[in-house]
Amino acid sequence: MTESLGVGLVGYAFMGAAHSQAWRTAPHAFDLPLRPVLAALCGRDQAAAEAAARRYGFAAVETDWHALLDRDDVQLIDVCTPGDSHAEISVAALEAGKHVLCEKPLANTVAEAEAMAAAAGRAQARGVRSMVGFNYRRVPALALARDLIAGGRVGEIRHVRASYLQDWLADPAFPLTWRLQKEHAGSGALGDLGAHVVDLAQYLTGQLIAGVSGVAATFVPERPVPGGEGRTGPVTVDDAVAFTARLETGALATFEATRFASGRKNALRIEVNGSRGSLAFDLERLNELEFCDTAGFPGTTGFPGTTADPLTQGFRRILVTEPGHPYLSAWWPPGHVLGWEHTFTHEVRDLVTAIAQGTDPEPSFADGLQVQHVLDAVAASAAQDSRWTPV
Ligand code: SOE
Repeated sequence: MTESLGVGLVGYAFMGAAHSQAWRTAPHAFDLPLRPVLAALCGRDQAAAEAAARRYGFAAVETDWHALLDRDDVQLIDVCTPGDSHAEISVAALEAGKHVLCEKPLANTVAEAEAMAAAAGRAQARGVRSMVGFNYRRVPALALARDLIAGGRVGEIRHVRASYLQDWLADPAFPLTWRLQKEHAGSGALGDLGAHVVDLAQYLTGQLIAGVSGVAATFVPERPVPGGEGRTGPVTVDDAVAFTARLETGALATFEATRFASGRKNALRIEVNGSRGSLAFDLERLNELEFCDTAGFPGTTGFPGTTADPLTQGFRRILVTEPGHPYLSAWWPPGHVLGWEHTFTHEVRDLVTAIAQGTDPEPSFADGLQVQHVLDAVAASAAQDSRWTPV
């Protein structure tokens, strides 16, 4: 019988729910080398944690995360808490010999992320693995885009254009939750949404961001305190950021992250333009990848030996549901589309496979630290009139 991997989940809100579903689904969709077992869920409010454990299918409940580290039936800690506890829980878990999956952004500060990456390095020497949850790497269309870029299909990268737009803060009556407080979230749209597109830009191109220039804004500086009977409190993070960047080989990139884009619910878009073609992705059309292959276009340096009709050349839509596409062999017949939650299932599949094989899963805590350096540089630049800031 397949050996089990006991999961201890900390935090049971939105991300806790998404991760729990992935832990439950992954062994049914994929032939995993280890069998995830939902061993224990941890939350400070006993009644709420018990209700979540029942709904998500966890066998036990703890109200103090330290107790998870003492449990013999837990081999992996899944950190789904706000950013201010990522470092403490992850470092302690790694030191206790537990594998760690930590939600993004890795931490609230570079110093915390450095401590986490160092702990991950020490743990790795003992066969203990860690991964940061940049789940969008596991959208099949984006994994395909990465393969196409790595295979030279767009040639030399010239531009990356990325945006992540939401609108849930457009209403000034929206309450002052933890995501709007620097001491809990580290930053606002920058860390919550910008982190995703920074990671994607670097993952897709295989290049790091070398420097940035940014602007940030907090449009609604005071919001109602939840349960505060009309009292308001200060918003201490950014509502929106925009920044330009240069990749290490000289390509130009632009980024935008906001929670004030009225009508945009969860609009993540990324486009890469290269010397031989372009790729474009839109999360609202998650199963599709647009590809403009300039092979044979008159006057281009596209792949030789092909000819393109100038009247019909252009972007074409690839429906990324073929069994040969990343992750798709486990799912439905072609055209039977996947959704957002599958990204977490794929994340679990890759993490469990790496643990079983004794390899290092990606993205690593070192990758998470590198993204944190970029976020830090954007914040520093925005605080200094957009001064160019090397990463
Ligand atoms: C909230 O803005 C949020 O849930 C992010 O925290 C997630 O990382 C993103 O995937 C969806 O939006």
